[in-house]
Amino acid sequence: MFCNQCEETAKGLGCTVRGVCGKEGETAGLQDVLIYTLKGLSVRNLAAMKKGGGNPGAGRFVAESLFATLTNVNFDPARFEEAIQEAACIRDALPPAGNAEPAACTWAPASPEAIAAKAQEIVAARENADPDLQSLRDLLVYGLKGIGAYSHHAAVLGYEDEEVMSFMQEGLAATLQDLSVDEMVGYVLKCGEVGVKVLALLDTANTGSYGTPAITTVGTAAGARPGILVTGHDLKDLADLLEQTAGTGVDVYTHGEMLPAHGYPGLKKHSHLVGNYGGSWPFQREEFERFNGPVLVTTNCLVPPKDSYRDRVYTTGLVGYAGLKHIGASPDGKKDFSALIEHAKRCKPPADLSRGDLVTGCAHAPVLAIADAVVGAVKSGAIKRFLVMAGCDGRYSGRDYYTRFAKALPADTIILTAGCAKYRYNSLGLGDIGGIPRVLDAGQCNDCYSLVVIAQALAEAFAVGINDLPISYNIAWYEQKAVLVLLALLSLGVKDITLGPRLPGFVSPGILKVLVENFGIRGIATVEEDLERMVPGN
Ligand code: FS2
Ligand code: SF4
Repeated sequence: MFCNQCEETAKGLGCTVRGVCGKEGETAGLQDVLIYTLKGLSVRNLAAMKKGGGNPGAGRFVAESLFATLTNVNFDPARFEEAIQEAACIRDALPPAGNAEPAACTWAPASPEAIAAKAQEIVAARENADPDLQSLRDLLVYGLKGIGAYSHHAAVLGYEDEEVMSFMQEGLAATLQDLSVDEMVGYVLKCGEVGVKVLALLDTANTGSYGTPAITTVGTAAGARPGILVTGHDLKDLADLLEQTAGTGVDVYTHGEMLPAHGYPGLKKHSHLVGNYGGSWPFQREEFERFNGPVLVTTNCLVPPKDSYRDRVYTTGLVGYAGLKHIGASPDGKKDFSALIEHAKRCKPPADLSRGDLVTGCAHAPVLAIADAVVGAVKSGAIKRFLVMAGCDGRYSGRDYYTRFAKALPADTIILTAGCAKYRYNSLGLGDIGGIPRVLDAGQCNDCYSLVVIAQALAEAFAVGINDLPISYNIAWYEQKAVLVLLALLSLGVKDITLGPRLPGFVSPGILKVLVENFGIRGIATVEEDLERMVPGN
């Protein structure tokens, strides 16, 4: 196997035996073959679309498949074997794309041996490739995985965008062509542009479905009734579960990236959505154990479970792990959570892990509603600087850098955040500036879109460019949705982003040079050095 898609990749270079995440070599190979088959499917579908035909549902399948291969989503080899067969089936139903089709258009997953041989061939091919081109292909495919994830979330709420669906296929097809570095850079930047579009689409889907978020204080204490813990990012799963648990005597808690759900009127209206439990995904093995009740894993963020709580973990959607119970959807998209609810009733209430109150729901609408106060505070000098500290949390012990950085920030600074990185500092009690919380949590990783809208509004209010605002970017990454968010920021012209805790293993020295020279990207140093650079004279 070879996988280098996340921040925790072995030795910062690539996992070659078993993933640090727990992904086995067999699953990694199947994921590679699935992506390969999707590339062939994309070539054929794009050619057919040009002629006015094609399979309009293929984009949705591509999105789901890309999402399934994202870090910590699906560890189950059987699910990938099925997906490969389905991809080949969709591809083979499309007319050939011409006389010189790439092999990915015609290769057949005829047997497990053929699939295993293809997986080995894919790893060997990347070893022989030009490092800069391979790096750009990786960057593009990982960005596309982010698009796949976000477009899937929007699609389950009934929101789709044709350009987004077709770009996923264009990007995949591009990786089969013999393109120059400049041409590949063009695709990577386009990926960022489409990333902005899909983030906006998901923002519309979430607010259209559950209302405009409000700045909300969320408790973290455990209640006295049995509970269900919901983790991942899928608000629809949470909404459906809340409907089905109403009046059952079972409470619902959010974990990790589900915290922002408490800000949406359509979700917070349920009084049995009682609070947030635990921290971010890397700590789930201890937290799920202590929760005592069942856990619903709705999207990525699954860590291979311990035996002590394995029977209480339910996966749904694209999440998979051999041996765990899976709740699928009926053909009309409905999910029946009754087994999970009955399971909860047999369980003890959660052990208390309270960390005080948390504030969330600081999306673009509620923050822009107090824009006058924010602009006034900047003008009066009460707010000297904003620090965008969005992104991911992870297992790597060096991530305590973000806690130390947040603690060391002067009291006249505001942290703008989204994603699970915030768990490193959202319970530090950093207070407020004239009623404006010092940690403005816009929401999930996808809600980085809100941060962009807020920054653009500030730029307009002060009549300056986005890079001339008193904003510094100290972003933490882990998986491929964060790669897409980074590309989205670059496509909007944001410069001088500090990225940590380690730079991506898939970025070659040549491509890193491009990123440094054109965008001013750099890695973290010490808290003291970075603070001096980002908050000069603090
Ligand atoms: Fe946490 Fe990072 Fe949200 Fe993941 S913010 S690890 O990309 O999707 O989560
Ligand atoms: Fe390694 Fe990350 Fe890939 Fe898992 S997802 S195999 S940890 S690079």
